[in-house]
Amino acid sequence: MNALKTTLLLASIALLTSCRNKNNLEEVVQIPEPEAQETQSIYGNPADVKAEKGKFKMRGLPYAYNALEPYFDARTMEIHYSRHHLSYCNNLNKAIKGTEIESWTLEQILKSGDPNNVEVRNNAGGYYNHNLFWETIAPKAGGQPKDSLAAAINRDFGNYDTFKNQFVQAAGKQFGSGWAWLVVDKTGKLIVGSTSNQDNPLMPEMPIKGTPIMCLDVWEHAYYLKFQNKRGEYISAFFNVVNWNAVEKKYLEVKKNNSI
Ligand code: MN3
Repeated sequence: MNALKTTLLLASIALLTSCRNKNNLEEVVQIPEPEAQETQSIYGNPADVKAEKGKFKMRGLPYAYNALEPYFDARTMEIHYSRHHLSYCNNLNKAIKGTEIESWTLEQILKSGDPNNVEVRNNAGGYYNHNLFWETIAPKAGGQPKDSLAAAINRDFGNYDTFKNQFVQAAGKQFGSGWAWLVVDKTGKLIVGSTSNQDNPLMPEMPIKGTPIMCLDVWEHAYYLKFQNKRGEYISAFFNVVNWNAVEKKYLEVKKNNSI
């Protein structure tokens, strides 16, 4: 019995020692966060998305695909940027290659391109609209506009809530695919409206005309994975990621460029 007790005691000491050693080892070795790795491998890096050879490039995103969680989900952001937006960019490059408009700026193509050329119209619109969209949303954003943009909104809509209601209505009532817009018209006034498909307020004969400073993509590809048919909830979520500083910067640029 004494021999058995001694054996058990020795075995216990050995086990304790091995546990302690293991604990010590874990304290020393830095084990990488599995979640961080997983995010990287699943969603990738927007900077790795490159257009095929052509005039227009993918500009990257100033944040990670998952940076707008919980409002815009990472999976939708990744598909939206790396597949939908990339297609518009590649197809625009193909549509203008070797034509007289290849040397035009994007704005010139939108303003003066042939509206009956659907390849150019849809893909130039798709490329421009998404660039503006990514630029005017951000993590840790939302809230309300400030300074000169707030003053212009109050001047042209009466107050922020009236502006927001009009924008929400425009986004909600756009039938089928399209975009809601806040634009500066040729007199310098801010107006809200919507366009179909990838049309853009710089194009001729649009229901809303002017220079866009903020937009919301209401194609189902922008929200269906997270929100399904609930476009209203997606529109509400958008107001948590609007980058008002970027929108104001756009507003001041338009004012300066158009001397209005
Ligand atoms: Mn889209």
